[in-house]
Amino acid sequence: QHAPRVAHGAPPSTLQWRDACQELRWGLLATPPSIAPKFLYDAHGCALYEAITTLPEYHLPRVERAILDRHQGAMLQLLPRGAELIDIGSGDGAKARRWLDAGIVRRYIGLDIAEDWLREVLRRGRQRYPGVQFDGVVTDLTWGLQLPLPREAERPRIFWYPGSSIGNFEPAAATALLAQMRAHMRPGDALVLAVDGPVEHARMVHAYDDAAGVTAAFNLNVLNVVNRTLGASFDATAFRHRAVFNAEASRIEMHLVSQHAQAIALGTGQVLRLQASEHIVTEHSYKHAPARAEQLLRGAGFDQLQRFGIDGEAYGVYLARI
Ligand code: AVJ
Repeated sequence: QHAPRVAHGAPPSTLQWRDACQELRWGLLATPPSIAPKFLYDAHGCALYEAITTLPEYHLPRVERAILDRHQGAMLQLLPRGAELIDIGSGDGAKARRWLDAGIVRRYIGLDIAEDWLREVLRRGRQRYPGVQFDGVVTDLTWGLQLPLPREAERPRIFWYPGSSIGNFEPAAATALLAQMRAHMRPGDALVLAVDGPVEHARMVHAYDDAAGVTAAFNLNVLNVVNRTLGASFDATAFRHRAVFNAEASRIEMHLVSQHAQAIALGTGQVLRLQASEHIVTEHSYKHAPARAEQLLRGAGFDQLQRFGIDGEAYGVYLARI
C-alpha cells in the first residue's frame, strides 16, 4: 500500500467565513453571543474531552460501546465487504478499529479537523493493518462535507459517524450534512450513525456538568482558545460553566455565564459587554428521540433504516442505506 495521502478540504468560496477570527467575532457579537463548539478542541480541549469520555456521568461512550458490542454481528451481515471506510471525525482512530478488525475494510479514509491527530492515526493504522490503504482529509465539517473522492467509488462505501457528534449540528444542518454523505453513496453502501436521545433530566444535565468539574474546565478552556486566536482578553475566572436542557428544542446547551458586568476586548477594536448572569453559548448537543433521528435520515434521502439499541437507553446506532 502506498504512503497515506492527506488532502485538505477547502471551504466553499461563497458566503463562508474568511477565517476563524471572522467566525469567532461574528458569533461573539451576535445575540446571544456564541462560540462554535469546534473551538473547544485545541490540544488541551482534546485531552479534556478524552477525560470526559471516561467520567461516570458521561454515559454516551459506554452506551454506544454496549450497543455496538451487542449488535456488531447483525450489523456485519448488512455491511459490504472490501469497503472504503470513511471515518467522520476520526479523533484518535480508536472507534474505527472495530470495523478494521472485522476484516471488511480495504481502504480507510479519516476525516478530521486536527491534522496532527489525523496523521498519527494514519501512521499507526498503516502499521497495524498492512492490507489496508490509509488516507485522510483535514476538514472542518461545519463547512459541509469536503470529500475529494469520486462520487462513484470503485469499492463499496461505509460512512462511519459515531459518538453522536451529529448532535452538535442544528437539525437542518444535520440533514444537509447527511444528504451530502448520501450523495456519495450507491445501493449497497451504508451509513452507520450514532445519535444520542433524551433520557431522564438529571442524568442528561449531570453528563454535561460532572462532579469533578472536567466538563466545566473543558468549557472554560474555549476562552483561552479565543484569547489566542483573536488576541482577546477573556478572564476565565469571570465565567462559570452551566449545562441546561432545553426541552422544547430537545438539546443540552453549554453556557459560560458572566459572573459580573464586564467589557472584554476582542483584540480587534471591538468590545463585548456582558452584564452579570448574561451568557455565551458554546455548544448545542441535540438529543434526538428515535422518531426524530429517523426523520433526519429520511429527510437526507435514506429510506432503509435499521436502529440498534439496548433496553432502557435512548441512544441509537442507525444503519442507513439508500
Ligand atoms: C463530542 C459532540 C458528542 O455533545 O456529548 C461532551 C461533546 N460536550 N461534553 C457531546 C461534549 C460536553 C460531545 N460530542
